[in-house]
Amino acid sequence: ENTPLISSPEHSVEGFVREFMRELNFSQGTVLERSTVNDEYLALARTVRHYLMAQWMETTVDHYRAQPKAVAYLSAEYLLGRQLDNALIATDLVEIATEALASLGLDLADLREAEVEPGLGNGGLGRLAACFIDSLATMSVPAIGYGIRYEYGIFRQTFADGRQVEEPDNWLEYGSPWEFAHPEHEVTVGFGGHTEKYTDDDGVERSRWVPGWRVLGVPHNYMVPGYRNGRVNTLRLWSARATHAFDLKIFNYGDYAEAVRSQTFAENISKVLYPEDSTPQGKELRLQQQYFFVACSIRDFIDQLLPRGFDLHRLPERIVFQLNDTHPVIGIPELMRVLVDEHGFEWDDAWDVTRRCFAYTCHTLLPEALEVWPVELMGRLLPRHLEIIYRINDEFLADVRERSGGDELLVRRMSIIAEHPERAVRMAYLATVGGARVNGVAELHSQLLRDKVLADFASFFPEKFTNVTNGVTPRRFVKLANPGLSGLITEAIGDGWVTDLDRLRELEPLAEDAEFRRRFREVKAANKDRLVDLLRRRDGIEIDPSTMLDVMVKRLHEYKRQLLKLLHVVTVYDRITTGELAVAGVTPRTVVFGAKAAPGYVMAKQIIALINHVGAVVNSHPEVSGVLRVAFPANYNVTVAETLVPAADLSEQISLAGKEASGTGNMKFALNGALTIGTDDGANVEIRKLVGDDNFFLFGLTEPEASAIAERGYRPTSYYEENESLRRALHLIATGVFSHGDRSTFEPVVSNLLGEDRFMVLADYQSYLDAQERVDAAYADPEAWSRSAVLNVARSGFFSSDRSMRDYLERIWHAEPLPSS
Ligand code: 26M
Repeated sequence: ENTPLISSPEHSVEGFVREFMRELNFSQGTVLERSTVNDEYLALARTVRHYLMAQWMETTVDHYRAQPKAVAYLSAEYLLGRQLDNALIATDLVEIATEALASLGLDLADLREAEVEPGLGNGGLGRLAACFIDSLATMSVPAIGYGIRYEYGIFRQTFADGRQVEEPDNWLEYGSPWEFAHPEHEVTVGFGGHTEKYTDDDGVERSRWVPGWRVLGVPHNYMVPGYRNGRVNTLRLWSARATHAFDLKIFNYGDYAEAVRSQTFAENISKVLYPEDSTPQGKELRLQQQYFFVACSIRDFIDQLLPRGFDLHRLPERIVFQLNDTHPVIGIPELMRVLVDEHGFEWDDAWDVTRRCFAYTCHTLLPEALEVWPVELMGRLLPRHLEIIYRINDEFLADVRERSGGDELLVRRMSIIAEHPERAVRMAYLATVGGARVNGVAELHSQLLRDKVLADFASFFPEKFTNVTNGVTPRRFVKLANPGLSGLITEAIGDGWVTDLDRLRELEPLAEDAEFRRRFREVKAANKDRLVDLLRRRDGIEIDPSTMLDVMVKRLHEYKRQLLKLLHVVTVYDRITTGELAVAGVTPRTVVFGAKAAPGYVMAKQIIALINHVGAVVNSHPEVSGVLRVAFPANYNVTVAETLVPAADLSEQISLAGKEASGTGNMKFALNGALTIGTDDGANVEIRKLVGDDNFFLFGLTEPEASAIAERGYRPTSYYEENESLRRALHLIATGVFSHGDRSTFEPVVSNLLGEDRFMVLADYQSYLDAQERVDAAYADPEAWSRSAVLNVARSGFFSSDRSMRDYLERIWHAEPLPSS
């Protein structure tokens, strides 16, 4: 029978005003005459939320009724970005809201600015998860996102004397109108303690876990609105709370301080997002976070989302858990434990079910980024899971031994337990053995996974390995971020592209249409003006919108090679100041950097300081600053990206080939009509193939070339010795030109480049400079440039995360959309 649902507020200006005022008066407890911008923002957010509410409940009920196969995306990070705008476009309420607010003397743009973005992720991996859940909702796929409700998201970056300073991101401080806490659905998770052997009623020897302490998980639900399809999926983030046992202890007055301390201890688990990306440090709290959210999520799915009495032998018909990197891989032994210890399954049956319920996405190729957990730590925190992992490994290695005719070297290489430098669980191996599929995130990356990182496993389980190239959501990164371009596209080909991005192909002929190109340039210019405003207001940075906007935004990592971009800047500075280049002959550029460094990554932080110091010198030089300026706004985040990406002319994607798994910023820029200067790496390879060589500035070593050089021994000095311009650039840095004459400040950066240069910056330097000359030449012809830019847009439809989701559905999940009943 039908659950009665309250109906949505009326889809009209009057309906919106009424709802908004009700929220302002009855929820915020204030009146227009006295309300702050934050009051008004919160009332607006709740108003918009109400339009989605009925659809949300309907979607939930439909899923429960139809009992389809669902996707559970398990991710330690969701880099959501602001919610208001996305909800407004999903509900088609932008115009109504604008008018309604205007009738009350309020400006939508001002209220928008009051929203603090939930930055519950580090970078690409977290943003990918956010794009994927957007696409799943838009495609009406029954899906749920599971993760952690960090009280503090990614740190706020500021600069002091050009150096990065981290400040806590207290994003919940002014209220969080998009979440629904459900303390009544709390889940208990165990930690520590020991295991004991016992004989069950059938005389079977079993093991059980007696945890030493427990933590509660409180679910916080977020709406994930599909784009105008009447569907709203759920993102469920877990917050850690002390158990009631801890609470009770508080009343034991004698032990009051200790009781409060234990409470804090439990609640620490969801306190803060680790700002590390790609260098796992084996921190105990991090393993606690991982197990905490995965155990809560599996319990939630089995107890809340499956009907009572469901036969768990059929679990793979109802769910697939997608593991976003190795962070949630502890879910594999956890499901084994639940099935065997709590539901009395035979080991083999449980293993059969488990292996069919998980699939693993790998996001890296850097060996140091592969997560391992010391056996000592795993045994102390999760003793039963360690036992289970040992048994999985024993049985797996017995298989390897048998199929390889006792190749003990192979057995040791493939063991889930590493022996050196200490005994540790290799989470990527556990995921590969315990899941049905393993995928990389771009063609090249998936190929390298098969050929290098997981080669033994790819031979052993060839059928498990596949590729799904990443994508980005066109709703946020085109429609919302670039209304000008969106309008132009819609005028030309209708609005179907928003949910069917391949239709951008229909723009191709317009690349030859001078009037269309003129309007395209007009949009780009207007987007640059928006960026000028933002940087002025937010950072006090002045940029000149008539210059080429050359943008490199991404986490700071040596492999991404921000230093290569900087060496280009220094070289142009050098050539102008020595008179080798006349300013009249230089294409004016504004080089924009945006990057956060992991707080413990010393070299990355030095590179940030160097960028800022070079920027200061370049920007204050009387001649140079006329044609070259560096802007490094602090605290690059999703909100900044939404203004920066649409304004860019040139997108810098310059990692050493074979190191960037995919990149997703590269896709955002191409879709917004920037041209890429890039290496043959990650998804750049696919971008170039689609947009065409003429519309992409390729440079640098290929992956096989770089590996071959590494193989025979890379010598950065050989490039240094042969290249005068490179020598001069490094000389400027080394002699303190950018550090007030102090030679020691950036000495470590220079000596690293001349000593190890692990990511071959020097090897690619000349090729990069040459490519930048081709960029300058191309930019000098605005008609040809905008023709290329339009072609980039027209040919990048493949990079919609909707397409990624279709690929996952077909190749990995074997699930389907469930249109509303
Ligand atoms: C691990 C342990 C402890 C703390 C943090 C981590 C950790 C967090 C994030 C490790 C890696 C993390 O992210 C890696 C990442 O973002 N990888 C990027 O994934 C993108 C989406 O697939 C790709 O486009 C990028 O190429 C890849 O670098």
